[in-house]
Amino acid sequence: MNQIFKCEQCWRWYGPNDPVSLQDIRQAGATGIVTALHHIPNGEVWSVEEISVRKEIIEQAGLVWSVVESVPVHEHIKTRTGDYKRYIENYKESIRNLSRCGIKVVTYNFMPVLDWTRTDLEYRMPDGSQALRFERAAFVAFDLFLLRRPGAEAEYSAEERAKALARYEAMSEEERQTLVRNMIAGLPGSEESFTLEQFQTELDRYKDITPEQLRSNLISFLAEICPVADQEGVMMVIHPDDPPMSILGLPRIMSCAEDFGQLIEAVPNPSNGLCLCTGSLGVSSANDCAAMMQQFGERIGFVHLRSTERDADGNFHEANHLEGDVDMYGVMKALLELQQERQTSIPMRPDHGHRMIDDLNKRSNPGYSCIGRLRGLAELRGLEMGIAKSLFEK
Ligand code: DNO
Repeated sequence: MNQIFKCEQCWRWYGPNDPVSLQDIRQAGATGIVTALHHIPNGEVWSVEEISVRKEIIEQAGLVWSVVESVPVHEHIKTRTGDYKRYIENYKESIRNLSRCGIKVVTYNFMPVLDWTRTDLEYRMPDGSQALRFERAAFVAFDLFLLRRPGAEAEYSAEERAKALARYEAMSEEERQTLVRNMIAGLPGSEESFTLEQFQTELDRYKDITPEQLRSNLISFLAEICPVADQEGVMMVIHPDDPPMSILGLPRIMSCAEDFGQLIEAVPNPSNGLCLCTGSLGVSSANDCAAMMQQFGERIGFVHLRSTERDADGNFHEANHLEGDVDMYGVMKALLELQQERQTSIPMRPDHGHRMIDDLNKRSNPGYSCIGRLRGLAELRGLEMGIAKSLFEK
């Protein structure tokens, strides 16, 4: 019987301080680790020594460091100001050092200022578990009444402003502070955290940066990085915008298939790849994740599997992995077909998960508690096995 190529089952680990241990991860059945050297300041070189220390810890636990998520892109590179040239040189050096240590997939994003964004980290599901949620009225309330961003009113309709005001007035002081924290204190992996004042200063840096300019900055960055990555056999995989739309007046340029299509046209190097995150892309009804899997085939170097459920008011929450708006069956089928075509396994991780069962009483990184992801991985693994057996094991 021919070999059937299935996903490499991976798991995001935040390093030695992660409340979820490598032992836990083994018991969840994952074999690959997705991690980053979070203690190294943005923009500085990841040395072979630092990479090797982390790699050794992972290997001692019987696991493999498969993917980096992320080598963060410094704001100076995104805005092409200040020290960006030095930071690009440092980035190249980090890629070379990772390659020397045998780590060949590097995730990054090009979202200005903020990485992923949610308004509520403890949204109660009917079964008592907690999910991450983006609530449009709370988000607009943050922008208009807590951040008080100059010019923000003009970006919302009268109806949205009225809803936001009602939402703001109904919040207690504590709820307002929690909302501010959720928005700007940095979700895990985003590597940045701000006070409201610092945050506005960071937003101001983008005042004159149009989406076209940001796209051109990304292309200039990749035009320098990809030749090095090609040479090293490293795949650079860009993570899409989460949520896939412009927020707080910031340009966003990686929200749909067309965005990524343009990027590979501009920088055709084989190392210019995509991290197909179904949870981020799936928030927009215009994105068909299974079709993107087929369209970008060779370019897909890493996959995040997660679903969301949206409503007509622009709210969404993170659904169970096999529920919600993402057609996970279609995505998994396309992913399996792609792997047979390429005769290789592609690293995948269950992205996020509800906080549930014992984790409700434990400290955890929002979205990255153990049991919810374990449920997600188990469901995805079962889905994969079912599809693989019925399609390829004849
Ligand atoms: C959120 C993550 C993102 C992702 C970065 C990649 O859970 O998917 O923080 O790691 O955008 O650079």
